[in-house]
Amino acid sequence: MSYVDEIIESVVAKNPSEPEFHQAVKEVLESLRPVVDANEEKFRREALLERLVEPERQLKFRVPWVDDKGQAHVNTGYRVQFNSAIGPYKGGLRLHPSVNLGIIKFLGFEQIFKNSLTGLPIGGGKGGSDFDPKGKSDREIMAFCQSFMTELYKYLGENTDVPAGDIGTGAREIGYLYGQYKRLTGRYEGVLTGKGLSYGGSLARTEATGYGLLYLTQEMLKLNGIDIAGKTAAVSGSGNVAIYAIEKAQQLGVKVLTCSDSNGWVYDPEGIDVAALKEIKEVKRARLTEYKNYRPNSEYHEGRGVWSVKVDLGLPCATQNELHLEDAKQLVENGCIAVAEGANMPTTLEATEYLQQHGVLFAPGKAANAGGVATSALEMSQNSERLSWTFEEVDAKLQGIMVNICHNMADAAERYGFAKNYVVGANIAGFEKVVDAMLAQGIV
Ligand code: NDP
Ligand code: 2IT
Repeated sequence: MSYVDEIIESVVAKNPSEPEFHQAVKEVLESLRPVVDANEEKFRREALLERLVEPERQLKFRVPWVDDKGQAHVNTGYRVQFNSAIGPYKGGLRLHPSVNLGIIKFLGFEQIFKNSLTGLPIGGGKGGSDFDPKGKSDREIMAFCQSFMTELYKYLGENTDVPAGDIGTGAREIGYLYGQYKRLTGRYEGVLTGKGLSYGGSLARTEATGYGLLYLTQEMLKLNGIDIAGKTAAVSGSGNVAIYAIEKAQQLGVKVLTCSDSNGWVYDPEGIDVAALKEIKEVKRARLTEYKNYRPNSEYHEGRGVWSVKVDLGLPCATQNELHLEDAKQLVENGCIAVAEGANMPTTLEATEYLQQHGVLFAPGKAANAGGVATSALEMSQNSERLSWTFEEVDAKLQGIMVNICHNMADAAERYGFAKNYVVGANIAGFEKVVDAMLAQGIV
């Protein structure tokens, strides 16, 4: 059996109840075959793949908190410190009832290669909790965040592990987490990113993931001789990534026809109104059913459906496994030319294959959504030098990073004889730096 197959088999056997982690490992290792085959003897002797798929450390802890009525609750907290070969652990905290160890591990594993692709010195990690922020008061959110940090702070540090936002964790949560970290340690340091601008946050971090997604999509199309201006797009989700993806898409002349949340989706034939979306989601924290009040010509539908709309570009920005084989078929039938992942692993393996086989340009999340973590690393740099850069400075750096990632993934794919297969290209380009560092640092 090949080394890659052996490792995939052992990951499934060792972690039987973690399907999302299996999926992420399969996607990455399958595309590393050419590199692994060329170095099999050396990698085997150093147990390189065994070390790559085993987190350096995984923490699981109790998070007790009290609601506004005096009722106590207990959630489970996680932090997976996956790989520190090229820098301190870096990755977001997800707060969603679906969170379990396997989901945090898949996200942490992806993060290793994503962070490497940015070209910046950050290792891979991820964390979160099965806490559901929906419908909670600010005081309840604060109680949860303080309790979560009261355990997690022991394992963090500006040079050790630097968490950030993800689903359910935005500026409000980062503020409460930061306050508690500072209170417990007495240290004012860049231990979290996505901070508010008044206490060490970076301009353009809020926008970075969505903007970066569009910068990469624009460059990928350009490499294939296509101009992004004048195209139509379907976006899923209506959170941080989706909102700023829509905003940048419109600035580049793309008409975005859809967005969604976990209850339903919106079709707006005139193009999504970003100001309305921001007010509904960022200010009121309300549901998308409200959108019709702002835009009477739009439609609201219960359930799933954004991928049924005829568009040139598909931009999944909600969550994992939200774009299925049937959706891929529909997109192809409607003449879609490119799919770029704003979310982490939103496209199933079968759907990805189908899109690639039918000539749809496909940018995987670890490349396409790397602008968020890249700008987090820029926030860390600013914290270290105790300076703040202008929006234009950060945005220009972000743009440069996304263009670089696009070229690196395209070049790596071509180098190994898989031209235009950006899944293979991104995985290999991300892997090369991490492996080099792991080999140099010995068996640790
Ligand atoms: P938000 O919490 O701001 O928004 C998430 C959006 O996705 C909401 O519209 C939410 O709907 C929807 N959603 C979440 N879970 C589900 C689900 N199980 N089924 C259907 N819809 C769902 O998160 P972000 O925008 O920050 O994150 C979105 C994706 O992007 C995630 O995959 C995240 O890992 C990834 N990402 C985020 C980065 C960042 O900087 N924030 C960076 C890189 C990737 P509802 O409100 O109804 O729950
Ligand atoms: O998935 C991701 O890259 C993020 N949620 C952002 C991580 C970060 O550290 O900014």
